[in-house]
Amino acid sequence: MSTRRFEARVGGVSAEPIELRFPRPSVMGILNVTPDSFSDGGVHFGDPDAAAGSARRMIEAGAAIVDLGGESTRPGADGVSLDEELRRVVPVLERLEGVPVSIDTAKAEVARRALALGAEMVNDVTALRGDPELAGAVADSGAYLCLMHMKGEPRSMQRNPVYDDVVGEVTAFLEERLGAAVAAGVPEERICLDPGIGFGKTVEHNMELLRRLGVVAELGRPLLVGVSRKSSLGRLLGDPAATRGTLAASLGAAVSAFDHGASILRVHDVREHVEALTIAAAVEG
Ligand code: HH2
Repeated sequence: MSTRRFEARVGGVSAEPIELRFPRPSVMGILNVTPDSFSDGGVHFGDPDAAAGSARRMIEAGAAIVDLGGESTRPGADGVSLDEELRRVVPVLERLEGVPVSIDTAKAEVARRALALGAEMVNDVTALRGDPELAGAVADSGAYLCLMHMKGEPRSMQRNPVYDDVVGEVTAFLEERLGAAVAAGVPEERICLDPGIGFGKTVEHNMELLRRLGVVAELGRPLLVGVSRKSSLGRLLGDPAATRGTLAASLGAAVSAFDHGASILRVHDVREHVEALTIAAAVEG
């Protein structure tokens, strides 16, 4: 997991297939500029200089890319307006020239502005179901795209989610959304898939998805996994009311996700994850 290959990049979109641009394992650092994200909410809200500084430190610590989000998707969260989301992310993007950025948004206009300001990936937790114009915006720009599974919507998704076969349903969903993205003009080689840990899933659903990640990987696309600090980790450590997990639990989950086939790990604590995953990759050989 060398950081050297990123030093020569000056933002914008690489021509490489996603698995070459983000070899397994790659770390995606989380940068939320929201007042209410479940873990880092408020830390960078309203302070674009501080947010940009954090992003640069994440890259120095070995992140391949920073995922910038202006809308919380935590359970129970309300959406934000287009204007508000732009007010949050544009000043940060303007300060991130030369930094590899993914924009965590479901809105085409936010994606367009971010891509024009140098972002190279669009991370859409709605998997192109939120805004009918987003697929076209991604296709026109040549950006990378992450399609994530979510059952329901953030406001209600954790109210008793039920599946007959969580792995089968998530895999079928991602296959269908991959087909829709390709049909809309996004080349398959630019797309990664994400089982959406914590998005309309119980602790048991999340663990089964991680355990059987290989089934999702059979779709043939690199997998992005975001389990960092998620509440399932705290619950597994014995607190049924936990809203977040610890760093140690996050590292254990990330290494296990990598062992089960994940390529890109979306994390809050970049340096620690880079170190843990460097060792996990060395063991894998
Ligand atoms: N998780 C969150 C947000 N975006 N994107 C992908 N692709 N995968 C994830 O697992 C994922 C995601 C939720 O975490 P966080 O950004 O820390 O919190 P919030 O949504 O409250 O801002």
